[in-house]
Amino acid sequence: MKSLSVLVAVAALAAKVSAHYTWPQLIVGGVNTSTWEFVRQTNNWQDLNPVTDVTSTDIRCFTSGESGTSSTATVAAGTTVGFTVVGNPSSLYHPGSVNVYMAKAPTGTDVASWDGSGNVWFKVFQIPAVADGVTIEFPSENLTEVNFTIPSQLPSGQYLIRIEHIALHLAESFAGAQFYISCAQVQVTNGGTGTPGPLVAFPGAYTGNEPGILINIYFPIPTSYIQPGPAVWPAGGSGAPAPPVSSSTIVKTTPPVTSTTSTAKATSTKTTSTTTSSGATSTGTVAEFGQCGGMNYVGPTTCQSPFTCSVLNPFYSQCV
Ligand SMILES: *[C@@H]1O[C@H](CO)[C@@H](O)[C@H](O)[C@H]1NC(C)=O
Ligand SMILES: *[C@@H]1O[C@H](CO)[C@@H](O)[C@H](O)[C@H]1NC(C)=O
Ligand SMILES: *[C@@H]1O[C@H](CO)[C@@H](O)[C@H](O)[C@H]1NC(C)=O
Ligand SMILES: [Cu+2]
Repeated sequence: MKSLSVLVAVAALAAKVSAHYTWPQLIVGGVNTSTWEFVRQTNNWQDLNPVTDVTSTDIRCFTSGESGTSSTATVAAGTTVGFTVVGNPSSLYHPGSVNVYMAKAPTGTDVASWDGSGNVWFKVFQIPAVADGVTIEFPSENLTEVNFTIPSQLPSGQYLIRIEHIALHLAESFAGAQFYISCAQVQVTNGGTGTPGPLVAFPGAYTGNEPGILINIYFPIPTSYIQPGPAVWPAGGSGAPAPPVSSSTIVKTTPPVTSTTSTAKATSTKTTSTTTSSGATSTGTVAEFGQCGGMNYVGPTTCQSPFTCSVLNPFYSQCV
């Protein structure tokens, strides 16, 4: 029936639109600061849509259509800061990887009026996907915030911090990967004497053809994942707390815990993982936004009422 297929098409579209997000809040000193207080308001602050053109200046801070200024937060080198995810839902709902870059405003330039252009960005943190030859896992998936450490070796001064989530669910074609980006302004105090690098520019750091950006994560399942961008500085990534979820033990199971810390999440996943497992049975039902079909998918295909299973692409169907 025609009206039914229209409904299905609308549902699929709604699913794509709804599962988007932004990073509007900086977490400083353990405090969730206000929305767009220290983070430059991005073009997608209302529609939540991603950047897909890595050659556009929006790949830098996504502020071409906004004034792009905010207040500057003071943070000490060696301390932990973070970004909160706000969207629909308010989590890194899509499978993908995370990078955090920083860039120092030129001496004498107020970071609030600096655009971050040039070969100035170095990476301080990342959460790669993990492929072991059998499965590919996304330790950043469903996080509601991402924390990282400002390297203690970082010289004092004013910096932009750029966070990105590269969503890979549609990344099998060029420009299919979705970049969710924000930049915060910080004044780093108590700094060290390190020399950050390697330095890259945005746009420039990515061509869109990187194996970690142009990738079909569903079929055939990739046997490795190469994180886009340069190595984390300082070498060894002291800026990186342990990834929030163990990639080897997590079972794709329970509906996500909506909040709290990663430790709590990991624990609750473990304690409840007997109910369903990825090895799975086609029994059970899938919650809203969960996967319910697609090539190579073996889990449950029935959605919890009142949701229905809708095809997003040959590799991925979703309960909406
Ligand atoms: C991030 O840091 C905040 C503030 O210190 C903390 O409340 C939160 O649990 C941390 N989140 C994660 C995922 O580690
Ligand atoms: C920050 O606020 C968001 C809601 O805007 C909430 O989801 C998150 O848990 C809060 N994080 C912290 C560390 O308070
Ligand atoms: C993330 O949440 C979705 C939707 O509820 C769920 O299907 C998926 O299994 C979760 N992923 C992880 C790694 O917990
Ligand atoms: Cu989305």
